[in-house]
Amino acid sequence: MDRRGFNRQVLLGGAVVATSLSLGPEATGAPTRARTAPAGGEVKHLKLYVERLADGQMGYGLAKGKATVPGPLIELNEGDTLHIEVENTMDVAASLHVHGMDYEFSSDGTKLSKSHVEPGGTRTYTWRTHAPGRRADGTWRAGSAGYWHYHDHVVGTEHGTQGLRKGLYGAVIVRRAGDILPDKTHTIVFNDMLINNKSGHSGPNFEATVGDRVEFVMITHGEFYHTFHLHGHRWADNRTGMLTGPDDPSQVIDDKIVGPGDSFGFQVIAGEGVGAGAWMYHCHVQSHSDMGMAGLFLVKKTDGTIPGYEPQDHGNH
Ligand SMILES: [Cu+2]
Repeated sequence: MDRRGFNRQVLLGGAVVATSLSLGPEATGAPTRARTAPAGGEVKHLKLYVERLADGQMGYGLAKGKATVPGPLIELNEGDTLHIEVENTMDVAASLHVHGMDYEFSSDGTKLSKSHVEPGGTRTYTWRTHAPGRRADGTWRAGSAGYWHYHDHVVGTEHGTQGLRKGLYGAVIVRRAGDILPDKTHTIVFNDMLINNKSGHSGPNFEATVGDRVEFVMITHGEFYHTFHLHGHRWADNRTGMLTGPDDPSQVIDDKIVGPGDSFGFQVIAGEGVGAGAWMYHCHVQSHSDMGMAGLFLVKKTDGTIPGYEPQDHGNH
């Protein structure tokens, strides 16, 4: 190890962080390269249940009685087709509307297109995705890859305003062949003044160990504009949230303005350059964070501890 590598290790104070920066992976036994997404082209099937939850909220779930807010993360690779059979177990009509995918009008998930699901009914929605490429006229067509989201478009109003308010939303990630795969993905939804429909000052919190590659999908719904801020970590303001190389001009940020219907995502190496910590994430509109729009990214040392953090001092769980 040269002197610079040694100094970096001392400054960072954590072996996992230091070795990932200053030593080759061969020296640590770590995987040689990050795992990457394969090319798409598969036809996939999924069953989703729309349910009323015990606390009056509503959720999508992969099994009966297992609905969650947010709903399950749906991951695709460019070129994949997904058929989703949605069963509506509620006593009101509901739907599944998605952003970013290719779908026919009959899969729009609106009453306008008569593609909602009546109470007790079932309907299959089909989403297609595609890789980028050149059109016949020579112009460039964007691929489907991105951090997207799905939600109800029917409950309460023809825009699903009550469905959204009560929790009928979730994340969709479409990856391009070669995109870096994370160890873990978390969905954070600013919905009105709540995060993932939890009451203020109650998280949600997310756990990781220093060195984990953690992905966040951040979605906004409701009435307000917010700013999403994460302590101790940064990301690139582009499709993947990561720089592609030394010449990538994307701005590196740690705070982003978001508004209703928005979604974006990024990956961080937990604690990279900063170590373990109860790293806050929160809306940076001060009155919003004061009202409880905050949670913790709990990055632990490999022994499971977070020096300097005492959970009982915080209202988060
Ligand atoms: Cu806010």
